[in-house]
Amino acid sequence: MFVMKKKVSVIGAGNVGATTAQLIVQSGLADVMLFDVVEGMPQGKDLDLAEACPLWNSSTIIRGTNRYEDTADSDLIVVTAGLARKPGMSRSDLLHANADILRGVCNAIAKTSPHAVIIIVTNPMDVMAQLAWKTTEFSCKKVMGMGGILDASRLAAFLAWEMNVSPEDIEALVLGGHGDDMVPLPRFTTVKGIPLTELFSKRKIDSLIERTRNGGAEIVAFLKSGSAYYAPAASTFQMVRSILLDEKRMLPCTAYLNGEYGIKDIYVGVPVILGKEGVERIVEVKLTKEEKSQFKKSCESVRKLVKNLGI
Ligand code: TXD
Repeated sequence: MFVMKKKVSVIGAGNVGATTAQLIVQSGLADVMLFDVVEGMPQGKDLDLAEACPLWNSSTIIRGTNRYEDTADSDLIVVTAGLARKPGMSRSDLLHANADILRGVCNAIAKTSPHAVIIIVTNPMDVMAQLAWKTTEFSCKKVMGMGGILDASRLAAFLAWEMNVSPEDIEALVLGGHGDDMVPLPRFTTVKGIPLTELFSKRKIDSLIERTRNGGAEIVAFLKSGSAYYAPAASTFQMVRSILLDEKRMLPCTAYLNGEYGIKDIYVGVPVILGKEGVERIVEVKLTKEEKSQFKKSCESVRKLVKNLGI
């Protein structure tokens, strides 16, 4: 059977964007258009990646560009355009600068790729996802954000080191906004099905959660300039794959809530089923009173930023 390759555009060819492009091209999953406002940079990275394709046995096409016309009719768009955190900055400090960038990007892609699914990576991500949804006027199923997969992967990594077990046997779940009050859920974080709450003391669990919440800042403090990108790109790639291959994986992503979890009218991290339509379903898990109040607090932080932007 003849299968046409999908087209993915990555907007922002910086660390996360270029690494995501690499993972897509290396896997042979889709052709990639790498866009940036900086002239020459996406073209240089495109050549470098294209010259690696023979070594990866990949027949995908990658192109770098500074023109939105070249991204036209994308099936999926990953938005990483914006500024990254510097030491001492919170994700929210990036709010207004990145909102201006996001508005411009979304106006352009709504015109050139009206049928695309959009994954927002730019921070503060939950609010940027909401802004992208409002700006493009796409269905909320088609606009989502990446955050929970990364937070859960960080928790899984710390847990694997702590127990000296393979991360393959760990499933972690983190809900809420992708910010300092994200909600890692020990009851739903398991090692071969055994919940964290059966394996560790509350004190140990609290310290693992704390490290997860600070996972991004811990890396920023080492790097001094720039922030994490290998794990963020790998997390984005999971979403890309689930959508393009219609895998219907259940992954924690930022999605629009319209009454689910008792929350209305904001984008926030919850488990969703990701398939060719985008967010095909939101999965509601029953939370304890304490988990609920943490989730609510995290939603309120996101809502504050949404109000601050006036969207
Ligand atoms: O979990 C998550 N969601 C995140 C989010 C994990 C890691 C990084 N996260 C955020 O993604 C981070 O805080 C930033 O807001 C974005 C991108 O991070 P990255 O590390 O890739 O930043 P870079 O390397 O600075 O790349 C950003 C690129 C850079 O090449 C700019 O020239 C470009 O964005 N840029 C633009 N591209 C297109 N259009 C416009 N207007 C534009 N402005 C800047």
